[in-house]
Amino acid sequence: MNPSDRLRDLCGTTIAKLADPGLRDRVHQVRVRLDAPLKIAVAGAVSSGKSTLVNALLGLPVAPVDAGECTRVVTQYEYGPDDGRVEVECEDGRTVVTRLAPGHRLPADLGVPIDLVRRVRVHLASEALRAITVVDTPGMNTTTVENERAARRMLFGTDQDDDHAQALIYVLRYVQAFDDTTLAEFRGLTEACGMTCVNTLAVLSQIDRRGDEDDPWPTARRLAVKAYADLRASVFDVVPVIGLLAETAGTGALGPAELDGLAALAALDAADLEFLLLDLDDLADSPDSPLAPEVARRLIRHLHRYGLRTAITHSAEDPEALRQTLLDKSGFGVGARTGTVAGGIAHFARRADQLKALAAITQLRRVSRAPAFGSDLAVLDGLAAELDETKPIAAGLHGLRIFAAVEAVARGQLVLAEDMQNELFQLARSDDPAEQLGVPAPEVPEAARRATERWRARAMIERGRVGGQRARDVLGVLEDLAAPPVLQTQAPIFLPVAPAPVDGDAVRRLLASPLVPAEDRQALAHLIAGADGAAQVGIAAGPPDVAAYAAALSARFRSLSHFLPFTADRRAAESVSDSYAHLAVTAVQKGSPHVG
Ligand SMILES: Nc1nc2c(ncn2[C@@H]2O[C@H](COP(=O)(O)OP(=O)(O)OP(=O)(O)O)[C@@H](O)[C@H]2O)c(=O)[nH]1
Ligand SMILES: [Mg+2]
Repeated sequence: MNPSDRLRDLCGTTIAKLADPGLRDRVHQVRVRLDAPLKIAVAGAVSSGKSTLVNALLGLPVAPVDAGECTRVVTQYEYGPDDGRVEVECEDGRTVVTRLAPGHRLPADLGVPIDLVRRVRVHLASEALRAITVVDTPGMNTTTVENERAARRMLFGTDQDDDHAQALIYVLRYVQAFDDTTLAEFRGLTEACGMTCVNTLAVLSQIDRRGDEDDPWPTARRLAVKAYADLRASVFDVVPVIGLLAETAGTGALGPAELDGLAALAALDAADLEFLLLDLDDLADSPDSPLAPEVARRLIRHLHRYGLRTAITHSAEDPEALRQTLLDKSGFGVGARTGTVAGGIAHFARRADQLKALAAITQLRRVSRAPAFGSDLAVLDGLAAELDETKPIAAGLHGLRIFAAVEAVARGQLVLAEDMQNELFQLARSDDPAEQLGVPAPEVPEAARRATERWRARAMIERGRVGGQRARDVLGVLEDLAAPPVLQTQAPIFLPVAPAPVDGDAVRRLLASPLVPAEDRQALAHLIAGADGAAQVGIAAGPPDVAAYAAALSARFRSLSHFLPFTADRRAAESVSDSYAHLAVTAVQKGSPHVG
């Protein structure tokens, strides 16, 4: 059973035993959130580009951009079949229902004075929101962050811990380097809101704004690397982006008039064009401009200078090609490409169950410390005991082991020499074993084996302390990587189990998909190469173990099939799940005394 299922059970049994309705409701809410999409908050300084990025993510121009000083309310975009329904939650507990304005825009007037609004919830029937809920937050005046409650209210519209986002995208204005105050404030904020390096992505926004280079990307990439070095204990990655171009491409913001305007600019003499672009105001106001002022303003608003140049030089007459070019140049990324915003979202999506389980554990621990009376005291003690680090629920969050170690380094609980620190951060940054270890794929087992020696020594030295536990967690991950990909079938001490039929195309399809986690890809490699049932599940054991492993893997690919976005991938995962199910049945029959 995985940690999420165990947590659901634990919530169920705890609710059944609790007498206090208030406590029962809190536990119930924890269970509800385990089944809801992963909630990601987008936060950062005033005008850093948060709402622009949210629109790019949603593919809709729904979040108000440039709405004066800041967008002052917390706005949550969540999946709902009643597309465009807006629920305005007020401070006094009332909820006022309204709808999005035409073109999927949040209305300027919510029907409630803004000071009385606690949070706005927007329902969208968008596929992107089936897996995640996105929260756009007001620009942060960092000095208010000192107060934990203020920070939480700012981020989530409520200071109740139970309503937390489970992941954070932090938008940072593009700067050369971070001073100590910025860093300290950033860490203070993430800690106050229960965020760690597992669930925080930093985004360097508006990288086109420097304006002193024709192509801002080389510098931006360099600065992202530098920023990651500053922030790596608090974030899993720092990615640069031109949110404006991602928004423009994603929301289809350029209409026929703007496309005509671009063509008119492209027809200009190169020197004249360069002169017009020097000061963007000229584009709208100068008598030399070939554009109507309102078209010029829309082009500036949606593309700005670098985007305009790009659109003029790269666009043929084809609007779809232009959209694609803008998306490419935005650096937003597609699929799971690491180092991009899209890659960061994919990182969250792959770990959604684990991140939600982690948040649920934190919330339940808090519930277990709540004031209680009578029999509830013992129930809460029992709850706390189940959540102990050594019990299966917390211990089962394997995918997060590396991140727990990074956390320990950040807190000074695990002290590492520079080279081992780098090794750890590299392990955290990717989930492709070759990238994690920085060697070509065939050398992974050997590199991992060498690393285990260092980590085993560290675990021994720190034995009995938190740091030792975390070093052992890393060791466990490295040992998994060091295990040879396919176990040689050894002396026939086990009853062999016949191999299950496997659809090779399905396996290859999933192996090629970046959305399939590394450990599942390893399982697939066993499945396709294994000469018998045991090798197909990657173990050397008899029928009962093969049956158990095969059943677990069948369930795992079944659940993966629900999450994959492409139909063909989903079918492939189902086919793989069927192969494992077949194997489980064969192995059970083999193990039964009545057969063969
Ligand atoms: N050139 C450029 N401008 C951008 C980019 N992203 C956002 N902007 C502009 O920056 C301004 C602020 O963007 P918003 O998305 O409203 O920023 P925000 O962080 O939501 O602002 P508040 O909610 O007011 O704190 C707008 O004029 C955007 O068009 C970008 O990548 N490049
Ligand atoms: Mg905003």
